[in-house]
Amino acid sequence: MEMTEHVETLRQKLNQYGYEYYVLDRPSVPDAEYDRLMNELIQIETDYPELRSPDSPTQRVGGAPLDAFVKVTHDTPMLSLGNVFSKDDLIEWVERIEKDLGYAPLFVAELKFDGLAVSLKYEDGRLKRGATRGDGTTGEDITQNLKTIRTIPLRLNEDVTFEVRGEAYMPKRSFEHLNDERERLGEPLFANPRNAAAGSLRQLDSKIAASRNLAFFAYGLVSNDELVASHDESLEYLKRLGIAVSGEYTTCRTADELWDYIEMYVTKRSELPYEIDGIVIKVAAYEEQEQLGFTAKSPRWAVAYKFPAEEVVTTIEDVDFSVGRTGKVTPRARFAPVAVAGSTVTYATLHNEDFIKEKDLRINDRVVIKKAGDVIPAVVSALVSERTGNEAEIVFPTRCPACESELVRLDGEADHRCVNPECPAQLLEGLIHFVSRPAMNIDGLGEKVITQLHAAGLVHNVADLYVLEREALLDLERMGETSVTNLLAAIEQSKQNSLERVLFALGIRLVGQKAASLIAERFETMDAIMDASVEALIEIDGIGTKMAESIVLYFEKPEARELVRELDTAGVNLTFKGVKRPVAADAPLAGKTVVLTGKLYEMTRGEAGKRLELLGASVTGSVSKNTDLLVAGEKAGSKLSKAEALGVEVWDESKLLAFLAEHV
Ligand code: 1X8
Repeated sequence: MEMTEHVETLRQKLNQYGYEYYVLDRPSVPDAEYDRLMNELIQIETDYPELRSPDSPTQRVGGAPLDAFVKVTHDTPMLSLGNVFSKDDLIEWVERIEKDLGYAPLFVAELKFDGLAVSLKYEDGRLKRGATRGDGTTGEDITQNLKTIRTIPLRLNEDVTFEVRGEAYMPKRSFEHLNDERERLGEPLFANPRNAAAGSLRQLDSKIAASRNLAFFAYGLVSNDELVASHDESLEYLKRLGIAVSGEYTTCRTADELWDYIEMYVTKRSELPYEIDGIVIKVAAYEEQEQLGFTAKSPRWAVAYKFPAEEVVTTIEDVDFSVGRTGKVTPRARFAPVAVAGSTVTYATLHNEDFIKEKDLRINDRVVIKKAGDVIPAVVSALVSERTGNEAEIVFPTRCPACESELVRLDGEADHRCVNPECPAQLLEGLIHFVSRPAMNIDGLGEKVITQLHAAGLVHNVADLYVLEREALLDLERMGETSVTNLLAAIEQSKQNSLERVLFALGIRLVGQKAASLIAERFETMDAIMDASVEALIEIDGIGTKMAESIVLYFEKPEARELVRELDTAGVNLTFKGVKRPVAADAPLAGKTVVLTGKLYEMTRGEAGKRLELLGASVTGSVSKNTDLLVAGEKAGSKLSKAEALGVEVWDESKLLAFLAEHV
C-alpha cells in the first residue's frame, strides 16, 4: 500500500517536472533531480511488476517493435481545410461567414504547424490511443510512438474523456541535429522537419521515435460543448489539463485584424523554433460553428492561409551539364549560394533547352528562385531589367559531356540524349540506381563506393556486382575487412529480392517502383515480362501505352536479355515473392481528382497523369467543383482561371516534381 502511494507521488512529481521542462520550457528542478526520481521509479517498476502502468512516465522510452500498425477509423473525420491565398480571398471568406450568421462573429487566428496531424483519445484522463490522420477517415494507431513525445501527457490533470487533435512536429533544432548526425553516419538526409517527423512516427520501433526529439501542439478539442463553449476556451482548457498548446494564437473581429496577424507571422515565422506553413482561422463559438456546418471536404467555419513559397534573388554563376541513367543531358544552374526556406541553395535544374529558352535565362543573370513544396529549388524567372550587358548565352553542348559522342534531340522531344550504350556516365548512373534503397537496396553500396568500383574498372554493368572478388575489394581505398565482409553479405542478400525490385532496378524508362510492382505481380517471372506484348502489359490497370512500349523496346535489345541472363546465372531471384494486394486505399492521392494543363518540362502531361494515377489519383480533363487539384504548367489558360475561381488547389511543375520525388 505504502509503495503504491510512493510510486504515485513519484509519477506526479515526474509528470509535473516534465511538464515544466518540456511544455512550459521553465524547469523548476535541476536535470539531476529529475533523473534521480526517474531512476528510482524505473527500479521500483522493475522490482514490482504489479505496479507498472501504461501511463507511467517511464513508458516514454519506447517499447517492443510492432509488426504493423493497426488501422483505426476516426469517429469524427479529420478534414482538411479550405484555403485562401490573398487578402481579397480572406475578406470574401469573412463576408460569407458574416452573411450566413447575420452578424460579425469572433474569430480565432492560430499558427498552422508543418508536421503531421494526429488524434489523441483520452479516457478518464489517460492517453488511450494516438492515431495519424491517414486519409481523414482511416488512420493508423501510432500510440507507442506518440507516447515518446514529452509534450503529450500520458495522464491529464483531470479524469476527463475526449478526443483532441493537434500536430506532431520536429523542432528546427532537433531536425538540424538529426541531419548532422545522419550526415556523419552517411545516411540519407531528411528534406525538411515535416518529412523527418513523418518518417519518425512511421517507425514500427518506437525506440527510434523516442530518439528523435519530436514535439506536439494541440489545436483543438473535437467540439465538445459539455466541457467548453468555444474554440478559444478549448485551448485554455487544454492548457490547464497539461497539454501543450501554442501561445501564439489570438482572437480577432475583422478581416483587417486577421490580415494583420497573418502579416505579422510572415515576418516572425523564421524566428519560431518550429516550422509553420500558414495561419488557420476559425469561428470561435461552437454554436456558430455548428450553424455554419461543413462542405463535403472541409468545415465552413475554418480556413487556412498558406504562406507563399519564399522567393529570393541570386545570380546564375554557371551552368553545367550532366548525363543521367537514360542518357538525358540535364543543364544545372550554379548560383551564388543563397538561403531560402531553411537551407542554402547552390544548384537547381534547368530541365532542358526549352526551359532555358522560354525563361530566357543567361549566365550572370539575376534570377528569382524558390523551393517547390519547400523542398526542391527551382528558377522562377530572370530579372531582365537588372541586366548589365555582362550576361552570356547558355549554350547547349552538341557532344556528351561524359563520352563525347554526338547528342541527339529527337523530333517532338525536349531532351538531348547521349545514345551511346557504352557511355560511362550512363552506366554509372544506372549502377547507382540499381543498388539504391527502393531498387536492390544494397546496404553499404552508396554513390561513393559505386563510383570507386566503377572508376577502378571492377564493375561495368550491374551483373558485375555479383562476381566481385574479396581481394579486389580489399585493394580499394578505405575498404577494410569489415566493410568488405558487410558489403559482400549485402550483395549476397540482395539476390533474394522479389522480382519487382529487380525490374525497377533495371532502370527501364518510365518504369517506376509502383509500376514495377504491378507488372511483377501480374507476370510473376522475368521471363514472362521479357516476352510480354504491349497489349498484355496495358491490360494492367495503371500501365499505359507509353510505358508498355518502353518495356517492350527495352527487352528487344539483345544486351538487355544478356544482362538478365547474367543476373540469373549469378543467382539473382527473378520471380515474384510478394503478397498480391489491391491498390492501397491509403495511397497518397487516393480519392483525389486531378486535372493537368499547360506545358510541363520534365515529362509529358500523359506521363505525369500516369504517375499521379499510380499514387491513387483519378485524372480527368476538365475543372469542376469536384476537382481537388490542378497541375498547371507554363502558359496554362482557362483551366487555371477556373480552378482559381473555384478555390481549387494549384501546383506548378516544380511542386509536382517535389511531390513525385517524395512519393517514389
Ligand atoms: C491543420 C492544422 C491546424 C492548425 C495548426 N496546424 C495545422 N497543421 C490549427 O488549427 N491551429 S487545423 C488543421 C486541419 O483542420 N486540417
